Amino acid sequence: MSVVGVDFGTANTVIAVARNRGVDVITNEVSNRATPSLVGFGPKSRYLGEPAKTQEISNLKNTVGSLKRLAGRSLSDPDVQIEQQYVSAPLVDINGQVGAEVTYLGKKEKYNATQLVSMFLSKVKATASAELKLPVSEMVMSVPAWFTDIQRRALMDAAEIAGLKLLRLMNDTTAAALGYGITKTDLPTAEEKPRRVAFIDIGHSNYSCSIVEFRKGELAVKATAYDRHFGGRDFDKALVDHLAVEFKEKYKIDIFSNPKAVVRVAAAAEKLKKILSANQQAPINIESLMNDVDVATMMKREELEALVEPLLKRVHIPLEQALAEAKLTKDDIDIIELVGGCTRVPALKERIQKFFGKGLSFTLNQDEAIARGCAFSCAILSPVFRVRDFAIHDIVNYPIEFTWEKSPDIPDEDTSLTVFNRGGVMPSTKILTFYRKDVFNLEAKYAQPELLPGKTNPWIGRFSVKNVKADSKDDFMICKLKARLNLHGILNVESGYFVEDVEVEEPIPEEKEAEKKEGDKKDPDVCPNLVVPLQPSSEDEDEHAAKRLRLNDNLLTPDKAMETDDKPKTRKIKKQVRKGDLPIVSGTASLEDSAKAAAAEAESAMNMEDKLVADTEDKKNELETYIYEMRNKIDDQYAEFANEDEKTKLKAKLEASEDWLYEEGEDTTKAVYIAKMDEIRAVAGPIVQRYFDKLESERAAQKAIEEA
Ligand code: ATP
Ligand code: K
Ligand code: MG
Repeated sequence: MSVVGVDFGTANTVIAVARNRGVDVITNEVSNRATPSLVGFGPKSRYLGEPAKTQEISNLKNTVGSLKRLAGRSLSDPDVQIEQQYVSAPLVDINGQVGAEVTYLGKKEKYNATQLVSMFLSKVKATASAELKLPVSEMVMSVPAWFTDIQRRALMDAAEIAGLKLLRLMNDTTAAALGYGITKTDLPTAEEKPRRVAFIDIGHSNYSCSIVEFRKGELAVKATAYDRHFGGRDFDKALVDHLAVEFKEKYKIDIFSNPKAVVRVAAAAEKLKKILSANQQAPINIESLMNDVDVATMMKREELEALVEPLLKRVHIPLEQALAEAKLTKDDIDIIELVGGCTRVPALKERIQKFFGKGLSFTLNQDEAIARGCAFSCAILSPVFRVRDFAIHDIVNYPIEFTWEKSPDIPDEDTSLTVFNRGGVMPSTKILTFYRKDVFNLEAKYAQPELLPGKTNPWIGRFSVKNVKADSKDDFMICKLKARLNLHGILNVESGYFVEDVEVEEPIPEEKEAEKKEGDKKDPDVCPNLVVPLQPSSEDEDEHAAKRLRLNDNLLTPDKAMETDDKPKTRKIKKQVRKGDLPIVSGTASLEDSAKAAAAEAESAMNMEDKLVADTEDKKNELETYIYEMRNKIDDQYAEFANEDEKTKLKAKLEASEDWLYEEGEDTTKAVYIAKMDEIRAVAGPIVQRYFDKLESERAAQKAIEEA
């Protein structure tokens, strides 16, 4: 079992694993600690991660980025239109979901965003497996806090298609907060004032701020605010737009008429931006950008800052929102931790520092903090790992309401209820109570569509409650439904059951701890049927559990009481007793199992194909190397072990094989390369054997001397 955390970024993906009693970020096949979040398609195989980046410029039409921002979105969404500016392959509609059209294996193909993400995740899986030398099947992955139910479901599906189980989809800034808190030994106790930290993540495409309270062994997110369109790529774009104008004047070229030129300028702009984070000015040079024109110019940091001023003007907004929602002021914040590549920009640091009026902290590794937090979360959730207990209370960002058809038997019933409120704790379970005589349906949707990204459909799911009927006295069935906003931030109605009111005699509880804790808080749901408005209601499952617990405590009291031989005072109360299950049929934005299975099969076929192509390439390289090696050795260390005739024969064979490699052997199968290698070996074999025999006899002679 492996413990893996993945920061799936718009630009870069970072993988962390738990090992050697700690968490390490691992390197990929070219020894980079971050992998480009890109997939590309070629005539023979796919290019996933690094090779997609290497091929990008020559394969623009078949390279797809912005993967996570496409998942769960539709082509018509204005947000997706923005993404098209950053994705070089054409985006298309595939049954309501956005996807890309590419040429793969010589054919036009369309893949939806979920599939594209699953392709990339299968690469992540392979990278982690190769490093750990273990099959990897589980991980925790990060997402922006603003991701909605449908986006989260798309990522869960994508992971499953890639053969990965996500133990948790964790909000980016929450992951950073976990990585921060779990290593601290000096957090305040439960009675003390919590430590309040603002985590600010500015990446390639988005910016989030979470206000988090830490106490020993736990963190609670108090608020998260974000700007969904604010990140390094906006800086790059401002630079590209500026340079395009400059190059037009200076060199009379229009880079926007040439997609390759745009991508090359964008890459140079990103480099320039990074240099300007540490230097006051920097040059930019691109050879033969287009029409054989070389371009060169200089840029000052203050010029870049002027270009992105519209962006800089927005820096304070998420910070203000987060504080307001946490009901805190700047002065309440003890520490401001910055993560994400873009927080290296001096102008951003200045604005954030000025806003809070205090110094900033960079105690976390800016590029790796989120992946590390995810790996810690994975370790906590993994049954085979022991980690310091750390409770994570995240927060509901979008309120969720349930709606249902009015019961024909209850004319003045409400038909909607907001069950998960903004700012409430996530994950959480609510028990919904319905009084019904027949099967019924309910729907869940986001209660405030204006909070959602782009034009997201607020609909979350439809849930049909089966086996509901009136009892023998034509009374309502009391239906209880478990609605859960789970660890991933995904909503489900997980189960249903029905209860009956039974009258039981129970001892009158003495004023006990449990009562004191609840204080004066009267819970309207204790016996909803006594009030008989028959309104559907919801309650926290935790409270429910607490009540059950109390019930059990009470059941134990008579025993104790008997020992004292003192008959306890009792009272008759109505209790709800669970009588049976109610099956729920759910319809959500998740893929059907059959569709997932088909996609998984397709993914594994493509994976096999990629492997075969890679193996074939390896065999070809091996053959090529072998030919060169033999050619050198036959006139060198093997020279004395072959007669002239043998030498001539082998050299002829090598030459013929080399010619073959550049002609019909240029592009053939793995088996043919292996056969070719065997052919040469058949000729070279006896010579090589004599060489080794000689070495062996020398070694034996040497040993005999030593032993004598
Ligand atoms: P997101 O979180 O938005 O999905 P991401 O996680 O892929 O994206 P990061 O890896 O945190 O993003 O940051 C990448 C961005 O940071 C890029 O735009 C990159 O150019 C920028 N960046 C990295 N180093 C520097 C630097 N020294 N100066 C300025 N910007 C930088
Ligand atoms: K990242
Ligand atoms: Mg990021």
